[in-house]
Amino acid sequence: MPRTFKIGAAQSGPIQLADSKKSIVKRLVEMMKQAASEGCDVVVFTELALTTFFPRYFTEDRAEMDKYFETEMPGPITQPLFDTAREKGIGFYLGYGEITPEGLHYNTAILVDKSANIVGKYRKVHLPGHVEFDTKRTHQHLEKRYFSPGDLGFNAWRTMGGIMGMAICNDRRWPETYRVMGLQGVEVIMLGYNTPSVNSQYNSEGPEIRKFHSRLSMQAGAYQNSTYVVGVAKAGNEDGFPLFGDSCIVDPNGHVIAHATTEEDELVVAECDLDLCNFGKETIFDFARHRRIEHYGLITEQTGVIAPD
Ligand code: CDT
Repeated sequence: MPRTFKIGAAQSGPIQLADSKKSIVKRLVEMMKQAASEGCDVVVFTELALTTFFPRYFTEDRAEMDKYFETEMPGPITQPLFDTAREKGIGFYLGYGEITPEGLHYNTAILVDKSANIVGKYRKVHLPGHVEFDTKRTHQHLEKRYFSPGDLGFNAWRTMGGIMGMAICNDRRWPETYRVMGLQGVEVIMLGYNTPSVNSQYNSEGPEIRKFHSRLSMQAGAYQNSTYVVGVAKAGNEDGFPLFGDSCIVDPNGHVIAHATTEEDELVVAECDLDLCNFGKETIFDFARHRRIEHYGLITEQTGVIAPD
């Protein structure tokens, strides 16, 4: 008997600065309803799903950015997502900007089960970009200005019939992200992203190679940890700043089994058998038998490169 788990990857089309959060939640609810009508167990939304990708804008007074963050979850504006999830019996992953009661800012994702309970929270660990305005870049990427690095680590949760993990955007490029969850037996890693179509520091690096790197990272992470990976984009032209789409669902063999074809709101669905994760976990990637941790110390002892003399 396969352990069937149907996943909906709900790519968002562009969100403009002028768009209200209420109108965005309406779009997300529509996709959640569609996913439920197609029999999905879970629907995965993107990183910072409630706003435009605001870290591209510089402001001296960072408090001006607080309007892009949530102080409570659910709050009055996001409540319809929770109501719909409960009514339709579908779980969801949602990325958003979080302000804590202590006033800390995080790039956060939550995992919500089919009864609309928040069962997991993740705060983005690998924050890309820079702190100050950078005149050399064609566009800014100020995540290091507006967010603190996540303090919750990479966890996995047993819920909805499987072992679920979360990551956010740039995390998908780091093998450590997948391995820490792999060591907890993860079977589905959900991650949302906002990736500019052009490299701000190297303009000839356009969407094709950037999509290739995105897939390469997720396919490798899936295969090397024998897990499904669901990568969900915010896509399209946000006030003149293009983001690539290419949302996809990758199986534990590293194959892309479903992918988006537009840069609009688009639901991509795949019926997954979580038992497909078992073979890799019990053979070539049976960590308990094959890992040699006595040789991996540098990974946690050292951050940057120290080349030999
Ligand atoms: N949102 C996010 O993490 N985007 C990055 C782009 C980094 S460019 C400075 C990504 O890895 O896709």
